[in-house]
Amino acid sequence: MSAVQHTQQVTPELRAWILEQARAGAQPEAVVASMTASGWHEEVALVALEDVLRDFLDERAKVSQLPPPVAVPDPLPREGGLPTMLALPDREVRVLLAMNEPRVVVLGGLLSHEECDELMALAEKRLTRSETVQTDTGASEVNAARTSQGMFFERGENELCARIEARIAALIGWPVDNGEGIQVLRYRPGAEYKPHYDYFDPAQAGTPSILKRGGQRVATVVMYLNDPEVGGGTTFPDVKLEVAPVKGNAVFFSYDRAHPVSKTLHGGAPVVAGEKWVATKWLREGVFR
Ligand code: PD2
Ligand code: ZN
Repeated sequence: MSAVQHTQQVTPELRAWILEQARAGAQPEAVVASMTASGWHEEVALVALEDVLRDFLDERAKVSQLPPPVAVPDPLPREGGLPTMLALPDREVRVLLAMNEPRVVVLGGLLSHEECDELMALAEKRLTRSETVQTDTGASEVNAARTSQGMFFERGENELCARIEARIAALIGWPVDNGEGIQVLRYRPGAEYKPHYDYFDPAQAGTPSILKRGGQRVATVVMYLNDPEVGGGTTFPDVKLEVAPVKGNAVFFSYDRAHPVSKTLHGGAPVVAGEKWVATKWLREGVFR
């Protein structure tokens, strides 16, 4: 208690100490007595105690209203320092950035340039104006917030998709069967993907029907297939992060709750010059059929 006696401010240390006393079953009078003994005025100590306990209970009530957290995949080991390189069965991938809230990992060289070129060539013939799932109906519709063109491969549709899917499964420790088929998007200058969440909104009427196929989405891997000249970064507005689209690189992010507290709001910034091509892999909680 010595660190707080002159400031009369609820420091994080004091807050932690008060909560520890409350958890241990200390009476409020005893807590206030300790605080006055270390220099707090009694009334100020009482108000501080009330504030800390009220904030704690408000926070706990908020958390109890959230969807429960689920297990999510991750590319990095839980313990030890941040590795610079991840050795996958068929390729070495560089670690360029790791963030915890939201969980975002930027990877270098997930795909070779040849794989990027081949994926764009395979996708090009089948591109149509992008659709996103409308969770009010469960049906796919053109969405004005996304002005790119897109297509979906079936999972394992060709050798290249199967190779990339197996690589991602090894990278993040998540079964190939829990992945949706790879989606390819092409953005022309001016095109963008307005900020959105990739999980399905639990409040929407169409969501239960979507969730029958493998449950919620829990993670996304956006792979950059070319180098746009200017613009086209993947943005995370809640944490003011923008990932530069670099050919062969990828951004992984996960969301253990289908809720904005995940902080995984993200978008594709407008392409200013050149084209932008990405391949997106969405991972579900369970088997996606
Ligand atoms: O192309 C992107 O950067 C991007 C941004 C946000 C892709 C997606 N979302 C997506 O495919 O979900
Ligand atoms: Zn997205």
